[in-house]
Amino acid sequence: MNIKTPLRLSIDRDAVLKEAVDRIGHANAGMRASKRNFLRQSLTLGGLSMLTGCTLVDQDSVESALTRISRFNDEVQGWLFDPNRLAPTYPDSMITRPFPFNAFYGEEEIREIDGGSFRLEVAGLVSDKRRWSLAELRAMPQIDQVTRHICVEGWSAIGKWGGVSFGRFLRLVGADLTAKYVGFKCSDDYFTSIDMATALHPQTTLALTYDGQPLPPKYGFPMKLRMPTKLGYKNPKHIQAIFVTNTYPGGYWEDQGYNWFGGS
Ligand SMILES: Nc1nc2c(c(=O)[nH]1)N[C@H]1C(S)=C(S)[C@@H](COP(=O)(O)O)O[C@H]1N2
Ligand SMILES: [Mo]
Repeated sequence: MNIKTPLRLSIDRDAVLKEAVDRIGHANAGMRASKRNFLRQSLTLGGLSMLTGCTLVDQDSVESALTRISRFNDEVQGWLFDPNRLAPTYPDSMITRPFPFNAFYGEEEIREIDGGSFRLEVAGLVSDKRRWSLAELRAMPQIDQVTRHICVEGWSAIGKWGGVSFGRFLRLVGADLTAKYVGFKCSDDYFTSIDMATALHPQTTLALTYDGQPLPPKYGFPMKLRMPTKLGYKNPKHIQAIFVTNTYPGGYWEDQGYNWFGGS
C-alpha cells in the first residue's frame, strides 16, 4: 500500500491553483468543503503570487510559491495547536484487529533490529548525550493509550501503544525545550521531525509496546514515536536517533511536498 508519489507540477494555471487550495485545505483539516470551494473559485494566479511574494513564471517559481504556502500553513497550525487539548481515546474493545502495516516499502522488507545490542542515540541541543538501552527505557514509568492513527493514504485505525512520556524523556536528557524542532532518524532510512510543542504534548509517547506486547518489527521495533495529534507519516517507527535542533530537518515525505506540521 504505497500511493504517495512526489508531487509533480506543471505550470498549468488550473492545476497550480488546485494544488495551492488543496495544500491550504489539507493543512486546515477542519476547513469546510464550501469554504474550500469558495477559495478554489476566488484564488487567482495573481492572488497566489501576492500571497507568497513569488512571481509565477516557471516551474521553479511555482514550486517555491507552493512551498511558501505549505510553510505558512505550518506556522498557522503551530499557532492553532493547543498544547493541552487531548486527542480522543477509545476503549480496548475498539482496537482495529489486525492493525494495518504501512511503510515506504512492503512487508517483506521490514527491518529486524537486535534489541539486546540496540542503543538509542540522543544528539543536538541536549545536555546528556549518553545512549539508552531498551532495558533502561523499560525501567522508566510507562503510560499507554488507545488512539486513532490516521494515514493520508485514506485509512485510519485504532491501536494501543505504551511507553515513556516523550516530554518526560526530553526533560530527563536536558533538552533545550525552547528549541524549535525534534528530529528522528530511523533504521530503515526514514526520517521526520516535529515541533517542540507537540513533542511536549501529554499524549506524545516514546512507544515500546503495541497492545501490551513489545512493539513488533512491523510496527517499528524497538520504538516509535506515537502522537495521536499528528498524521501517520509524522509518527516515526524504528527510531535510531533523536536530535533537538533549531535547523529545519524536514522529513522523508515532507521533503516530497507533504505538509510538515501534519496535524490530525
Ligand atoms: N521508520 C518508518 N516510520 C514510518 C514509516 C516508514 O516507512 N518508516 N511510514 C509512516 C506512515 S506513512 C504510516 S501510515 C505509519 C504506519 O504505521 P503502522 O505500520 O504501525 O501502521 O508509519 C509511519 N512511520
Ligand atoms: Mo501514512
